[in-house]
Amino acid sequence: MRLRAYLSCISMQNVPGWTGVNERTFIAVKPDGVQRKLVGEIVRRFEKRGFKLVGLKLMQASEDLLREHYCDLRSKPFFNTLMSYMKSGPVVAMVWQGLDVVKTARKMMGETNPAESLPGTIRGDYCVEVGKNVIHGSDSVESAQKEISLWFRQNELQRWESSNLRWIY
Ligand code: D4T
Repeated sequence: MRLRAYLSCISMQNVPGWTGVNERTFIAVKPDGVQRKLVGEIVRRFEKRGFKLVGLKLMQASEDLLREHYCDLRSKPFFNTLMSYMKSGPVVAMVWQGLDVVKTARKMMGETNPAESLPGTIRGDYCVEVGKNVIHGSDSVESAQKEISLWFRQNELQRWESSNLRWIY
């Protein structure tokens, strides 16, 4: 897994056009979001905002994948709880594309702690506890590239032209 992620990360850095309207982010509806039937609502918000869906799958995340994804948090006291929670059911992994999508997605999600999330944000509307905060989104363009290469194979990402592009940009 590590080698595959590393190799696709290197190859992706050479892909032109991962900026501007082609910026991409990794979004995951966590197991609580799937159980609580929030997938449709979350997809709707990203679509309505004007972003383009380029990858989506329902999957059970493996221990290896989650350890890699959360490697920066491995020394945190909540790490084991976080791992159990993320393994507790399927997640919906997605890649969304558009201008400033990384920053905008984080705004749409709200703060890590739902109590600090404003109403109108996903966490501000749909959850109350940091340990069950419904959604993940990459926190930088660099993290997005790493996470997308970790969760998706190149051939799972679709290149397609949105017919309403000129009404959004
Ligand atoms: P993710 O990565 O899930 O989008 O969350 P954030 O980017 O918003 O926040 P994070 O990486 O700091 O936390 C990852 C994940 O751990 C859970 N968590 C976090 C927790 O259970 N207890 C805590 O005290 C913190 C800070 C929630 C999100």
